[in-house]
Amino acid sequence: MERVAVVGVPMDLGANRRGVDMGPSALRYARLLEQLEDLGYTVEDLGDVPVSLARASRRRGRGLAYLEEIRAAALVLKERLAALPEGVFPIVLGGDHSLSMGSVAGAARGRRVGVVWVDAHADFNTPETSPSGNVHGMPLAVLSGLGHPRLTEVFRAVDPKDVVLVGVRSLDPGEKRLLKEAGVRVYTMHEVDRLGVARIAEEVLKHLQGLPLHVSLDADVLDPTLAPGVGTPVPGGLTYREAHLLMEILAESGRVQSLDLVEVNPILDERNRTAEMLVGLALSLLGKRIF
Ligand code: EXY
Ligand code: MN
Ligand code: MN
Ligand code: MN
Repeated sequence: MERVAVVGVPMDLGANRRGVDMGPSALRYARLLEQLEDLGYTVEDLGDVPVSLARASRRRGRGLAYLEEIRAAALVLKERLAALPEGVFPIVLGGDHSLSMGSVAGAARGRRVGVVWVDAHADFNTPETSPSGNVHGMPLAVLSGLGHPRLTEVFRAVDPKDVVLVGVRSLDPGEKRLLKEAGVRVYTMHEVDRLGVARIAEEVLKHLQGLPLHVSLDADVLDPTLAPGVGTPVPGGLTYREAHLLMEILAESGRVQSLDLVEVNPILDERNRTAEMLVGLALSLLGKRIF
């Protein structure tokens, strides 16, 4: 693929902390587009999808926080990606991870795809299992057909057996059970330590053999010492070298067709280094090599 389309989703409605809505600016400021052009891509910035502003007094309790507002933004994203010409590689800039309901569903265009969800969390809660009511803890379940009907009716897009998680180290009890029942393949940090990222990447490619791949990269998969600009940091994450190696091996497959860069929170960051880390990883996934 030679053409890349960048779309921003300045949304923090699904997150526990404010500020990830500034992620798209931070990622653009870290020179994502310019560096993709240096790699030889023709890059188009499609701008941002419209997102409702968070209310000062956010109603919690029973329902999910901002369910309808998140649904509306993710639906616009889905339609924008689905309308892209064949052969254009979309990179979606977040924004909290709930946007990936729209990016995966849009990139899939109703076809079978494999999803590589690279995250400290599984984002596999439903309203029943969620401890927080935050929708960014739910998008992978919704994509797999589990969760609030207002979301699954428009975003169900994958078979959970075509989903792989890498880098996980924080799961809620109900979420753990759902992952097992659904048959999602999970590589926690335990497997990263034991097997190494190279072996895991090969296994992922084999498990999702023959499928076009969507990579959803949550900044909090990285160790928080490398990527402090995230709302839900968990110690013990991927190193710089592990994360790059994972991207490089996935890139070599030639099967990755779409990417999300999510959960960058510039308010919590130090001199934009979390955005810069994710931009570097995106470049590796799109073929940048040292030699
Ligand atoms: N599992 C927790 C919840 O559902 O509230 C935390 C989820 C964080 C989700 C993010 C950013 O990947
Ligand atoms: Mn700029
Ligand atoms: Mn996530
Ligand atoms: Mn996460």
